[in-house]
Amino acid sequence: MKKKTTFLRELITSPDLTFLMEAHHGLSAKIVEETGFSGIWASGLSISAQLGVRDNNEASWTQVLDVLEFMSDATTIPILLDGDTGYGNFNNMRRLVHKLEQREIGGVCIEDKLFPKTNSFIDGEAQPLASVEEFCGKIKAAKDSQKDADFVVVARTEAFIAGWGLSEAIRRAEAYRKAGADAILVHSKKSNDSDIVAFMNEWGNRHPVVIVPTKYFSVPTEKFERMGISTVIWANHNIRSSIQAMQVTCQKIFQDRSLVHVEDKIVSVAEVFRIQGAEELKEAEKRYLPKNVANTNAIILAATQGKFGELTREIPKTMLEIGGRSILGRQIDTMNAEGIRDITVVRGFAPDKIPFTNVQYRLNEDFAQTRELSSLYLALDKISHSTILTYGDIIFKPYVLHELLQDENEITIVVDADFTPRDPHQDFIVTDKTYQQNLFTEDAKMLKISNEINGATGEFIGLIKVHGQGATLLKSTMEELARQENFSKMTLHHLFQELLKKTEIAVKFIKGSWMDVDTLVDLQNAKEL
Ligand code: SPV
Ligand code: MG
Repeated sequence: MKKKTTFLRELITSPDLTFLMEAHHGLSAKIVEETGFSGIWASGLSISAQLGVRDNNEASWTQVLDVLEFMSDATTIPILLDGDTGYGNFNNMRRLVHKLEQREIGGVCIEDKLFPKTNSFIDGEAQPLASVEEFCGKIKAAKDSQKDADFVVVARTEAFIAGWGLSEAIRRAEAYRKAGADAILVHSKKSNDSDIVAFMNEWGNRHPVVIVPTKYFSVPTEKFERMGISTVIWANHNIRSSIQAMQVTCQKIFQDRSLVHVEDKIVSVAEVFRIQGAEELKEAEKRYLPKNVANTNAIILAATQGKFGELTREIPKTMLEIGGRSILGRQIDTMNAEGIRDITVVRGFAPDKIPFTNVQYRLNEDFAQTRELSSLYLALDKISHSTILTYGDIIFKPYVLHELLQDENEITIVVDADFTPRDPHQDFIVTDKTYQQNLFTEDAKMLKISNEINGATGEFIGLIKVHGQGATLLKSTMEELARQENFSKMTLHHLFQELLKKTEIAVKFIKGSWMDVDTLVDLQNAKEL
């Protein structure tokens, strides 16, 4: 890609009239670029104004540099910095050039005033000019210190502003040209272009000329073109328009104590995200984050009390401790370790006994009268592009979740091929293929779920992943089921049966490596896991 310095040099030296548009921070710089401008004027007036200070070198030069760094990072077009007087003498100028080159700034414009400067439109005639010799030394120092031959140094004369006439302006411009400046900026505060016309008549096409028609704004741009001007700077129109927009919005919100009358007058939050490049980050996440973990969240159904007598008199069974950690705590830790940060727990019995602060909660107040689908329904809005669903009373080895996250099917359930009939609550699964050897690598499909062991090829462990279309389908199916009268009695069996009418459900086999905790014996055995 072309260097920004080279790009700016071509703009300034090209025979065509070119334009630099003012920007004063990363956001405005981006807007300038996406509008189509070829270059940016990093205005001293605007940068100091957005920092809330005066254009009198009140912001230090390194503070200006910090702003510039954001502007440069945010854009690919070149920036010409309004470098005021170079923030000191020739020596400060050398260091400035060095720092600008490090930040890929295309060039700097310096003016022949004294540090600390004042804006040209405030008491211009009272402002002393630098001596020609001193200023030429500064230009030479800048040119000698640049490492990149294309870095641009523009010399700006304030001769007209300070009340000197044409001959002083020409004398200075010529001296600056000879000192090595790449272009001359002639500034004028007249409301007509007579200073500029006079200058151009005398100057001819000796060297590129840059102008700032803030005060003589009504002069047609074609006239500048005919005069042979190289570059026009629109110097402060973004800061001025943003000030007006902010004043109007602030006043309206203040008066109305409401947002209703401004909402349709300002850009959407989505537009802010677009300018910030949110889309690019999404794409990058697809490329660089571990597959399928990016944007995966989890919902844990943990509303039931459980039937463990004394043990679950006050706490729900998801909070029973196994090896010093609660069942739910283990699940959350396992998920966090896999990069899942967005976890929603549906509580029901004794919600205040579930104390985790790094998860979100939903409450199934009717937990005693309802089954799993009612709890899941309360978290339906949390089903996203990729979501893990689990029962809150199972524990599993971390690799089980890890493998499930790598799976690319739209709906996948984890099934234990090494099952033994234990109690009537087991979720038996019939699959199209039986488990052979390779655990997760076999692509079996679920045919049926039931409490009957006949024909079963495995047991559903209570761990599901939905992804993409699968997530959408699960949501719409849940909505359909929720309209049915007996919804409160429905379990995941109903959901699976409905889903199987519409799509395939993939099965990932494991052997052991998990437990559901239904009895005290289970609790005892779970410690071994
Ligand atoms: C600036 O934009 O800061 C300038 C141009 O230096 S002017 O304000 O016209 O002096
Ligand atoms: Mg300025």
